[in-house]
Amino acid sequence: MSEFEKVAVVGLGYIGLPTAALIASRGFKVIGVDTNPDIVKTVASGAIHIIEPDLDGLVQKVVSNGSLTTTNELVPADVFMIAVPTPIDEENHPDLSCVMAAVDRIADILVPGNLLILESTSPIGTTEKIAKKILEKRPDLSVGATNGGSGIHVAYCPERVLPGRILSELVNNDRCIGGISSACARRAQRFYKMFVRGACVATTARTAELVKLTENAYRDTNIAFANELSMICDRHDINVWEVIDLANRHPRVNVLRPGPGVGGHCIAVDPWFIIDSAPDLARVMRTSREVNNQKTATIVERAVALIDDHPYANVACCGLAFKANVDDLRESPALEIALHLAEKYGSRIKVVEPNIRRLPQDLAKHGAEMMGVDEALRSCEIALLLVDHDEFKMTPIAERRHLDVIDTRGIWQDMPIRT
Ligand code: SAJ
Repeated sequence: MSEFEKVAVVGLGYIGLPTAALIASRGFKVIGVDTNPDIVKTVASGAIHIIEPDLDGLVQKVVSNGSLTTTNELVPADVFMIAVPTPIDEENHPDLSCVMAAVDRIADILVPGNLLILESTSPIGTTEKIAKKILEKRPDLSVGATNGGSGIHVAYCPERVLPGRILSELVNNDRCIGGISSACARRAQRFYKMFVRGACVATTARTAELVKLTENAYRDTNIAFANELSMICDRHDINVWEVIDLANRHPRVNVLRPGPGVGGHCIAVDPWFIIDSAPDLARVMRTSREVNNQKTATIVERAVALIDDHPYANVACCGLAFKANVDDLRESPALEIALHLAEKYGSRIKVVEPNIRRLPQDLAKHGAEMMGVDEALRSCEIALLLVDHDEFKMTPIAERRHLDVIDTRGIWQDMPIRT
């Protein structure tokens, strides 16, 4: 009998659900736990509530063969994995209430030998806080010793998968596993090695926490460079896409792509966890956040100027999601831009978002309406290309020649290829 037979995954969101399904497909008995009854019901029926390539088939398979079940209530298990949201509050301070609520419930049912893993992105010191909270609530347990006795193990292993490629990256990416003690790290390593093909590298919990934050802050800063460059290019009337294309021919340069700002639940949020922990030192990271937010405001300004020049024009907002080919609207700059414009121009705003079925209430209440891409481009005179979904990449130039376009993603540039 394996020491990790039964695994409870707490939080069935963008990370928890694919993780639960993957582990279930590798022979573990998995219980998916979520406080949202609709999610529990949907997954229990073998369906999914998010868009992610190949996830529907996998969930269907593991639910129908009984290896993944779902519940609202925590049940005893060998391993508890926490994958709940860790947002920031209005003042950009980390909000750990979901993590701590999950720990509180798990603490009640822990037994010696259990392994508790935090996967949610968290500020430095969170895993130690969790261990402390458990010991306060359960003085009968100890944390971090080698196997046996009253010991449980606590570790931090941040997820680092890219939405759109989650199932493959869950298996193939290297993992960084931080233990409260080295015994904790080794135990968690043994668990991950059972389904991860990438290297599982052990370290301390605090280091692993900062590693995760570093990855996303690094990307945010690099995108900020591209966004800043795009605003500089606009001022000088130079095509930023051509500048980047040419600069990237240098062997050690790789400028990322500008866009309408940075969205999603990770890159637009996680740098704040570092900034919050050392506000006087994290100057580049704070400025990067500000530049990326500024880019969204700049696109709104440009769009308003263009629309005000065409008082009767309808406006196609192409894309609402935070990035290409996903349905996730969290922190989406495209959604923020569409909302500003809908508030100002009401029913003149036509929204195209191939990955969602219903227009968000906030947009609908201002009279904006949803359309297919062909209809929107036919009936509008202005188009804002906000997300580089495949559907928009495939739109032939003939169908957009009549439009005044703000292309924030550089996919409708039709630049001559210079070789
Ligand atoms: N973006 C740009 N230009 C680029 C790249 C991205 O504007 O050149 C924008 C996207 O449009 C989007 C945002 O940045 O609005 C973030 O998109 P992303 O594809 O860079 O990243 P996420 O948020 O989907 O996933 C990130 C990944 N982190 C890194 O690449 C360092 C992923 O590996 C993490 O697991 C994930 O955050 C997470 O959950 O933390």
